[in-house]
Amino acid sequence: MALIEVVDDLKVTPITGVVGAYIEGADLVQWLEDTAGPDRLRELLFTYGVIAIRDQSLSPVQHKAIGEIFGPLHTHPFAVNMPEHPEILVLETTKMNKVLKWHADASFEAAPPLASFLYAFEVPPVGGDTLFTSAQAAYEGLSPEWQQRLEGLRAVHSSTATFGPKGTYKRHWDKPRHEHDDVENFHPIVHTHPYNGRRGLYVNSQFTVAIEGMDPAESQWLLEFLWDHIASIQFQCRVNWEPGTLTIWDNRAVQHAAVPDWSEGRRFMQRVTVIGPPIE
Ligand SMILES: O=C(O)CCC(=O)C(=O)O
Ligand SMILES: [Fe+2]
Repeated sequence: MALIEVVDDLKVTPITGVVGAYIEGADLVQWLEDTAGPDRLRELLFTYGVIAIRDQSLSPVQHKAIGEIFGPLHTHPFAVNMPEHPEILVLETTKMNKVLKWHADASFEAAPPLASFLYAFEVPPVGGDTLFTSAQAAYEGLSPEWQQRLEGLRAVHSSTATFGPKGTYKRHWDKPRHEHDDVENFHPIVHTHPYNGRRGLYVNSQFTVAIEGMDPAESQWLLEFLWDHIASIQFQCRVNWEPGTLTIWDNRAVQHAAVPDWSEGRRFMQRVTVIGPPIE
């Protein structure tokens, strides 16, 4: 991974040798107008997997327009959305709901999110970072024998444990969720990134529940092995937030988890999410 790069006013600082970069000196509202802006943004995201872009000032309409560079917007079926902009998910993290497992967003969908655009308005004075891990580096870190063994396997991803009537988030958010049925879909365990062609793992501990056609005990064992492997420290980076940071992550390349380590202050963010092609 490249070292710090400064081109014109744009400063790109990789976070680790594997994944993630901080971006300074980018005015995304201006990039929406520039003919080269969308390509620049795509290239940064698909190179680093996660980019934390500092000092943005975005209206909801501009936030959505940045997402639309990458594809059609996803409206989350269960989370709290802005009434005037249902494609914007409102994330007000409190002590009650701040525990999250490693995941790729809404992987239970038939065509799951390609990228997520989380924009911070308020962050706690200390703590409240987000962890990311490269599920592509994790795939590349498996032995050829294990890569071969996983080929052709599919796993089922389900919204139920998280957003169902007894789910983790059912307790904390007021919005009635019974208007939607639980969502379940199968995806290959190993897939190819639709834009950069890298192979990666696509199972996560939040939404993946079983491997298709496998004995339940073996399926659970293999999923736990893969979850632990994906969460290995050498594949991770950690993003520190400031008000005005827009962090964009590629759900087809990385997984993420919020760090529940803060108690002072408020953490208020809004997320736009973009649908991608099927996982293949
Ligand atoms: O709160 C965070 O840092 C991340 C929450 C999350 O998983 C998301 O917005 O997709
Ligand atoms: Fe998430």
